[in-house]
Amino acid sequence: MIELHSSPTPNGQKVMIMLEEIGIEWKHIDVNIQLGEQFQPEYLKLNPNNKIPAIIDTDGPDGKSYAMMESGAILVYLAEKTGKFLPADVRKRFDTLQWLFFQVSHIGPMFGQANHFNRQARDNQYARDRYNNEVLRLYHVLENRLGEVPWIGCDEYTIADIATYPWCKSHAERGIDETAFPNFLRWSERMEARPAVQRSNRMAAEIRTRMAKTAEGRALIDIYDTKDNTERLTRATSRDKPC
Ligand SMILES: N[C@@H](CCC(=O)N[C@@H](CS)C(=O)NCC(=O)O)C(=O)O
Repeated sequence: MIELHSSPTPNGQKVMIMLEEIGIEWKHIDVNIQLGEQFQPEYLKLNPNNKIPAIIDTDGPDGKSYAMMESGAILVYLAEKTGKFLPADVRKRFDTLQWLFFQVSHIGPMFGQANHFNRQARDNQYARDRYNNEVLRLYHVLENRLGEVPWIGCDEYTIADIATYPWCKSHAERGIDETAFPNFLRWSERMEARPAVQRSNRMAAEIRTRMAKTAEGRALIDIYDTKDNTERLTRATSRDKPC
């Protein structure tokens, strides 16, 4: 059984899609990052970097429980565990890993920064231009790639597609001109036709509602306040001052 300790953000959703695709027994343990639950000492044992997602495989290597952080590494782990969505053929495998790393190191961080400045710092035009232009550039990279191969990693559906979809599905809200990205849009439609993707989108909405209910009346934290986060982390990890 896989325990997914997470929130339904794009990084959390990519693991949900993978779990639904491989058909393994799994459950979602809500970690509400707006309530600061990523700073709880128990969670920091799973991910010392205080970010979601993390997993526990109760039947890990050697039959012992195994905990992991970092969504890209989690996808590779689950692919290797089940022999699914990471081809054995060396070229296809490394093409897939290249595009997985591209998602983790470019799409995630740049889209994340664009979201941050668009929502939290609308008056910072320099930062908004920088990250929105970078997002547009990355959609072009995907568009070109999907003109060469049917799926992002290679000619098969892989963890590179699973990792990329939750970040890029908001293309309409981002004002991406649909006529300029026909290959990307065809890919996006094929992703959305997959039952596992549909199930995970439905689950994400349900988890969001459940988490909002649990958080009702409680103080939310500002996850973008780095100074405050440092203090919160110090409190959470301090032996004498339980948080
Ligand atoms: N590289 C990490 C990024 C994880 C990440 O940034 N998670 C965000 C949500 S999408 C988070 O937990 N933020 C909480 C915080 O910053 O306190 C991964 O891919 O797992």
